[in-house]
Amino acid sequence: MPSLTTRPAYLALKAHADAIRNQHLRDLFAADAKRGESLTLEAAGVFLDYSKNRVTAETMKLLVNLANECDLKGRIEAMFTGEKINKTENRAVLHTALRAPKGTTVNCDGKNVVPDVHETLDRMSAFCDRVRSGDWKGHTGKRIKSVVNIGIGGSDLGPVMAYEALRKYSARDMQFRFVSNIDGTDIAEATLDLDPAETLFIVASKTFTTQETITNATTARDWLLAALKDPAAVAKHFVALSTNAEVVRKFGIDTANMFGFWDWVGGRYSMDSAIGLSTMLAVGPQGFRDLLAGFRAMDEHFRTAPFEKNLPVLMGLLSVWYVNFFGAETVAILPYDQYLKRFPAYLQQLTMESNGKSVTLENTSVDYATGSIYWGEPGTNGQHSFYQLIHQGTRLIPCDFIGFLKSLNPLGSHHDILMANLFAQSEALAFGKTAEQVKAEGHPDWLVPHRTFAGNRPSNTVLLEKLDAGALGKLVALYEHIVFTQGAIWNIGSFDQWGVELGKVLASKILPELQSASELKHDSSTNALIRKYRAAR
Ligand code: G6Q
Repeated sequence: MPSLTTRPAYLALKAHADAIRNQHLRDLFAADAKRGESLTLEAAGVFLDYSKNRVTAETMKLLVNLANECDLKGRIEAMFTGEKINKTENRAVLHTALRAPKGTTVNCDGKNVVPDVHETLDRMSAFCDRVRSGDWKGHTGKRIKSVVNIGIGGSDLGPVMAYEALRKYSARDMQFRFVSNIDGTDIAEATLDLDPAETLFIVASKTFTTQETITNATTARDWLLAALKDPAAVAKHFVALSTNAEVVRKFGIDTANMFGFWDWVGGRYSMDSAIGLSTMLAVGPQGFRDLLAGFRAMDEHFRTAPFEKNLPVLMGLLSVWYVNFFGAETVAILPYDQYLKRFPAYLQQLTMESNGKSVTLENTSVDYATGSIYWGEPGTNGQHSFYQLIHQGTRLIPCDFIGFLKSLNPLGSHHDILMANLFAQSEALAFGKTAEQVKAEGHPDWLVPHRTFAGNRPSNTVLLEKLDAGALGKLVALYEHIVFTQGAIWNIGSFDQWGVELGKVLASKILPELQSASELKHDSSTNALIRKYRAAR
């Protein structure tokens, strides 16, 4: 396969980028009165305005050419049909099968996986109904009022994000907490005011060997048994979400209370698998099915829409445009919805663990930039902190603004003010404020440069009707497929994460060294740090 940077479409984009680099969004809008309407797209109930990007119709054509040259279409089909596109782990990548409708066929290794998906969903639904109705009793006969999800990475970020996002629809007579960090503070604070007799722990771990999760789960089990004083209580207060039945059994959890998934579900793509049990407990089985329907709508759009009208493809290509032709290093995710407060954190893992790679699928080093740094905070909070740098700093930071037309909490003018701020920010970024405009306001000359906004700072605006389970599914699937599109262009493996291994191995070597006086054979810095810790221990 030719290197990305030698592809004709890439070279054409490079020349084109140089030609339009100095064009200002002000001029692009002035030249085309309909730009704000034509460079938009609506699909699966998601509206995208991409007109405030530094692109022309020619740019979009060339980007689509690049996608075609990289065989994005073939790669999408390969994913949806269960080819082992996660090469380094020799696995299929089939999170889309998690939302395939009953009765359809998705083969993996010659076996239709859809019946298993629905069997698990049905078991999860039956369990959630029992817990939510109070039919499921704790060891002492009390109903479950508190749910603590213990997991980390992909077994935490999706569940906590989804719970926060759908809190409006959640069972308000129950409380939900999420423990991930190995720092004992996390589990200590999460359980401090809970009644063990009313608490259900969900141990969410695909492998069931993750140090943080197993340590936290063991501490949780000790906490429970210290109060209930009967090992039989574990069966009523612990469930497992895992692919590893044997280790679940060894931990002491009845495998009848285990909800499984499969090696073709990557951790960061697993919030709609059994890993979503906490979400289903919060919003109920129907809410979870609505979430899956949202995912599915975006999947179908991604798989079938022509690239020119394909939301994830266009957004993926636009991010490639800024990374590879404008040197952009980050993307700001700016949801104007308090319920999406954990969405940027969720996307950090999805995007950065997937595309933070520097080796191609042909096992060679890339000679171009790949995955961006994703970050963000909900609006309007960010406006009073880091937006300054986006407006007037020296870096180009493409922004994704996300908003909802209807508020779930329509109080007074709150929603109008919120949305006015969203629209104002993208307008200010794109159009800025010229020195002439500042001067005309009567400011002294020396102050003019400080009050000038260069503008020409790109953004997407994504709007949905209102935040509900379906909308959340669409949004998450949108970004899953943006990540896929980027990975296909960059020709990297988006579905492994070898970069997390080395630190784990070194930590397991250092742990016994902290607990003993053994001779240290690290570098002088690590040795000194370990000695300092030992001295204080
Ligand atoms: C995600 C990663 C990683 C994983 C965690 C937890 O894609 O693989 O974040 O989800 O390391 O792993 P377990 O679910 O196996 O505990």
